[in-house]
Amino acid sequence: MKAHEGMYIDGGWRAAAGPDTIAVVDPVDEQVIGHVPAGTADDVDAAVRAARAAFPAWAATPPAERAARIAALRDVLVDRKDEIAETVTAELGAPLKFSQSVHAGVPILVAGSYAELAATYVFEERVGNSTVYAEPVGVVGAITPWNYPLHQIVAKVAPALAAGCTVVLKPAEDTPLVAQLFAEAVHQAGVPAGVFNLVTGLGPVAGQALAEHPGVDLVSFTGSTAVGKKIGATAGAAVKRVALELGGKSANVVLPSADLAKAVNVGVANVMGNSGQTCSAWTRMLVDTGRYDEAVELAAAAAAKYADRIGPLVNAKQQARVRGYIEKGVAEGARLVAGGTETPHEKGYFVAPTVFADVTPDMTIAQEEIFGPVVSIIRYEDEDDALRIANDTVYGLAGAVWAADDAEATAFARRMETGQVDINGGRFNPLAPFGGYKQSGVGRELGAHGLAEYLQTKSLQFQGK
Ligand code: TXE
Repeated sequence: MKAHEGMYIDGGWRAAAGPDTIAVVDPVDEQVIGHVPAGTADDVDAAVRAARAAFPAWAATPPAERAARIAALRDVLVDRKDEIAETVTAELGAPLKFSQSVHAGVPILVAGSYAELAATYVFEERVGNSTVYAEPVGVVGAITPWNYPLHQIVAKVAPALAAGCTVVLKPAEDTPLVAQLFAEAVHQAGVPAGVFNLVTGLGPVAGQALAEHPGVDLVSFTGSTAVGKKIGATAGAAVKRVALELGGKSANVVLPSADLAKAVNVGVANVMGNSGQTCSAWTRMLVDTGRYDEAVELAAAAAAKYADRIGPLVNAKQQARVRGYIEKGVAEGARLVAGGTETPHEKGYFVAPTVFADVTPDMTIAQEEIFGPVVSIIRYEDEDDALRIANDTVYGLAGAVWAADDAEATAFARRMETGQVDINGGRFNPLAPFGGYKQSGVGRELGAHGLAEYLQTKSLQFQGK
């Protein structure tokens, strides 16, 4: 795989400050496919300086011109779609078809939506005797995870550029190659030097240096709750803006009136996609006592179909972590009806599609984010019981409700403590805000709400009307 030896800073590829590199590994066969530089605080500092220097001119660039650059970026992502899909498949292990449709396809939709929003957003408004301006926050430090490597980047960089901010990106160390490809795309799109900068490196080194850098005005982080809390505390101490998109433990609530087979099959598919490495995955399936046994049978059969279709997890650490949760589920008395800790693969970080029945809300597998292909089926007595269970975690990122009609599902969804709910299956909307209630995070991504994260408000008061 193609890999750059340097950092993309101030419009070009520069030598890294230190000699260390990070090996990129294909999770399917465990082979090293490339090396990228391991950035240090010096690289981060150079990138932040470039972003600061570029900020005044980019902030003053008319929104229509910023929109044109984002539209050009979207077009490059379209042109290089196959290359993007192949790169994500190589470093994340996702099946190529999934990489094409989701890992390469979704960022194109998101970039397209911000090209439009940059052109149409109201950055200036008259309110009585005042004019209210939405101004860019400044330099953004973006720290992204590996699970949807390009989507997570575009969901931060596109709205930041639309707002008039400049960016330093520190992508996940497991998936830096698609981040380098993205930097090439930004360059091809004619985004001015310094507006976007890339520093590859380890979280506790380059990531932490970026989060703590006094030249960064806003830190936008997606990743684990543990690191998110730390970044939130650092930003709070510096009175710095912060956006956090963290873990989830979303409920898939199958109401008694729902089409059970559809709800269960789509529900299992939702968790198996990307091998369960999705923060919004519907990992807890809630089914009424009357149809519980039927749901368990359907789910076990649905999971079995994924046995030879599912990709591996991203690395050995995640594989061990997910297997640890499976062992814990068994130890705490849940009933394994599909999958488990064994896989037929001799190499690679695979985990079998796994379904647990007889899960109770207090079990570890019903409370903690597993981040693997594991569904926990929980029974409920009535709707109030279902709501209590659905809301009984520290998280509140996403969820699903199934019922005979959308109105019934909507009434239930309105009572859920969560940021996004799919009604009777739903469908991805790049304009719909995404983000967490409770410990799933602070702030929203996507759409106009996602753009607003990168803006601050100024009002001028006039004497006249
Ligand atoms: O995350 P980390 P990991 C959850 C999921 C998963 C768990 C661990 O449950 O099992 O987190 O994954 C950077 N200062 N999610 O260990 O470490 C790191 O380099 C600054 C949910 O991979 O949080 C990477 O770029 N940055 C999630 C990013 O943080 C630091 C997606 C995420 O890595 C840092 C991924 C530090 N001290 C994992 N330490 C979601 N919400 O979608 C690490 N990083």
